[in-house]
Amino acid sequence: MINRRKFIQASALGSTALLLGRKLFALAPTAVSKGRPIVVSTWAPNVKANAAAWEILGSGGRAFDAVVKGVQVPEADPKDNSVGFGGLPDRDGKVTLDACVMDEFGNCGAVMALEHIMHPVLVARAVIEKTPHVQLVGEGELQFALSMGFKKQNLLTPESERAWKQWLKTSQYDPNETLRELKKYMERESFFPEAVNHDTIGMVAMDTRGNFGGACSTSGMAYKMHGRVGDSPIIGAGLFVDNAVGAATATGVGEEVVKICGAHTIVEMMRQGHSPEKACREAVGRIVRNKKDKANTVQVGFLAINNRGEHGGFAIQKGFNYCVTSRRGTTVVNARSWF
Ligand code: SD4
Repeated sequence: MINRRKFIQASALGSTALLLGRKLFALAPTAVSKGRPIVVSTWAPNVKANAAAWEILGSGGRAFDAVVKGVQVPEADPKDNSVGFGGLPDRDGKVTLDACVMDEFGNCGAVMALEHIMHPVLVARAVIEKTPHVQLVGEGELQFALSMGFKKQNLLTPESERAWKQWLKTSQYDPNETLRELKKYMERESFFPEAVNHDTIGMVAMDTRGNFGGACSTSGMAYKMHGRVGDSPIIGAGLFVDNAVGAATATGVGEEVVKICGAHTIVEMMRQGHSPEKACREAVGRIVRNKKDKANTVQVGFLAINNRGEHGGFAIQKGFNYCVTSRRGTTVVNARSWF
């Protein structure tokens, strides 16, 4: 059995210490001075994504370019079964991907339930750069991706197919229960043990000029209905950037995030003077109020940075963590939670 805390410590300490030679783990949000670059991403295993983003950010590059590069790391990783290639399929066995991006000018692009393309984040970026629109779906988005030169690929790995076939035996869909069962199955089968605690990547950054960028990418809730779209490609729900204020992103049960326009809510609260952590907590509070006595049956984690370079996260339940990279190195922060 993999102990969650041990896993996080081992993987985060191992990979980041190697990458950046710095000590890890902070318990409380900290500030990085204004104008100094910072990138944060959901979930400890994304230290690798942060490292890729930092290659751009640390050498004075644009926050938007950095997050687009960072998010491609889990998208291409077959061992990450919540994002891109190797993502767990919907209940019909199809891998459908959601992603969006937003830049310092307020430009945004999104693709929803995209099939066969390994890097939905790049297609979302192309929506900004090559179309007059902000969102594409269905047959049209795939045609657009192919016309942009993206290759059609089979994204269902043998491991994800095996897990799906196992799930088909019961075919019970309940976001939290499904996840718990899946984790048990993966541990039992030694199914990419390092990926067990990996989830949607939401990444937001501020560059040396104080400009922000954000990207979010996911294969969505495992075994969802075919055609289901979560919060991750919805601008204002899974991701929002306002260059005057900061940026926020989300992970967890997307239906709950959409209902409160999660990321936009957080950015507006930061505009009113709340710290990133307090703003994330307020957003979590809205979901908790919506869910009443069922609040502790779902998990949502929010993550934000502001224009002072401060970062903070908050979740409904324990267990949400995020990676922070700045000139100080990389830290994995265990976010506080409502319960
Ligand atoms: C969704 N928010 O599709 C995504 C799933 C997720 O960690 O974040 N899982 O609802």
